[in-house]
Order: sequence, then C-alpha cells, then structure tokens
Amino acid sequence: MSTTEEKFSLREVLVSFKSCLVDDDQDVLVEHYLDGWKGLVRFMNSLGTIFSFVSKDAVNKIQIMENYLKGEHGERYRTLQSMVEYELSSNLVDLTKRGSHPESGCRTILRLHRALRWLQLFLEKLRTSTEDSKTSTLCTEAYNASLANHHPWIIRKTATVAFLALPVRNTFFEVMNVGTTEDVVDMLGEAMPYVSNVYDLTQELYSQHNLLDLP
Ligand code: 1Q0
Repeated sequence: MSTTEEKFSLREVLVSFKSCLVDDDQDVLVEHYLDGWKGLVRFMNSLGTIFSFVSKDAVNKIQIMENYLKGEHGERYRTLQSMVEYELSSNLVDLTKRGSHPESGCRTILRLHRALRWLQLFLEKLRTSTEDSKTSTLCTEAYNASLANHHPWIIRKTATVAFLALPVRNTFFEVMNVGTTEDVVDMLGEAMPYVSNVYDLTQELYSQHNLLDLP
C-alpha cells in the first residue's frame, strides 16, 4: 500500500471537483475540472476494456481542452465563464449547425457536462442501492435519463449492450478503493454535493448563454 497508484481512491477524484470552484464558488476552473475527468477515466479503465470506446472519447475531449489551455489563448480558457465569453465574443462556436468550429471549447465541455449528469445519477443510484441491485440496470436507468437523450440510436445501442458487462455492485465498491460498503455509502454522500455544485454552475452558465444544444 505504499505507492500512490494503490492508494488512489474514488473519494479523491470526487473531492477534486471541490477544488474546481473559484470566485466565491461562482465559476469553474477548467484545469481542475479536467483533472476530475482524468481521474474518472482511470476508474472507468479499471473496469475493463469493454468501455474503451467511451474512455477514448472522453480522453479525446480532455485533450482538446488541454490544447486550448496550453495554447496561445490559454488564459481565456482558465474558467468556464472566461471560455464562454471569449469563444462567443470571438465567434468561435458553431451555434446551430456544425461548421468551421467543430471542436469549440463550449461544445466539448458540453459533452463532458452531460456525462457528468449521468455520473451524478449513476453514483446516487449506487449509493442508495441494495446488495442485490444490478449495476447494469442502475447504469442503464441513469443513462436513459441523461446522456441517451443526446446520443443517436447506434451509440445508445452499443452503450446499453456494454452496460450488461458491468461488474457486480461489490466489485464496483472494491474498485472505488474506499473501504467497506458503509464507507462507500458515506463517501458518496459527502462527496457527491461537490460534483453537483459543479454541474449546477455549468448548467446555469450554459443556460444563460443558450448553449445547451450546441451541435
Ligand atoms: C462505468 C461505466 C461507464 C459507462 C459510461 C457511460 C457513458 C456511456 C456513453 C457512451 C459514449 C460513447 C462514445 C461516443 C460518444 C460521443 O458521440 C458523444 C458525443 O460527442 P460528439 O463529439 O460525437 O458530439 N460523447 C459523449 O457523450 C461524451 C461521453 C463521455 C463519457 C465519459 C464517461 C466517463 C465516466 C467515467 C466514470 C466512470 C467511473 C464510475 C465510477 C466507478 C467506480 C468504480
């Protein structure tokens, strides 16, 4: 248990969403938001290669954002609010149909933001589940209530089939590396509000600027 690799637990990942919040908790720091996602991707990868089509897409989107952060206008991408202001005022966002800005920061974050809603729903279902609950059912319900509404049929189908291969609830709890089932339930109860705060702020920002349906 000496290396950081072994000690890595889902608690740290979820709590990292707490450090996203800046400016009196009114804005989201992009760098830390991406750190949260990188942690989540690690957990997803530890569930097996069946989800590599999902993690590839997530990694690709994280990379797009990191390139902006490292780029010439990196400072404008420091927070979600500054990104939205910069991209909108410089006409860098395809607002109604895909055009010359297919990888804007705004649409890229929107994809991750929608996935965060799935995570919120899924982890809440896991937290309140019983020993005989089926993770694939919980995951499918969370997906249908969130991401599925934004995915075409073929992705919905592929995702739903992949969910059938999810490990059982106990394996999930073990992979989280938090402790007993009781510890997991407590940890989720404590840490999920941080994720919810980030989700709500982003939702509010995107809704104010009419960005919730970016192509
Ligand atoms: C635990 C099982 C993971 C299941 C993940 C559920 C999400 C399924 C989504 C299927 C996505 C299919 C890949 C491609 C999608 C893109 O078309 C779509 C839209 O982008 P674009 O550019 O085509 O417009 N992309 C997305 O919707 C973004 C999807 C990102 C999903 C990232 C999910 C990563 C979550 C990881 C958390 C797992 C940890 C759970 C806790 C585990 C604890 C042991």
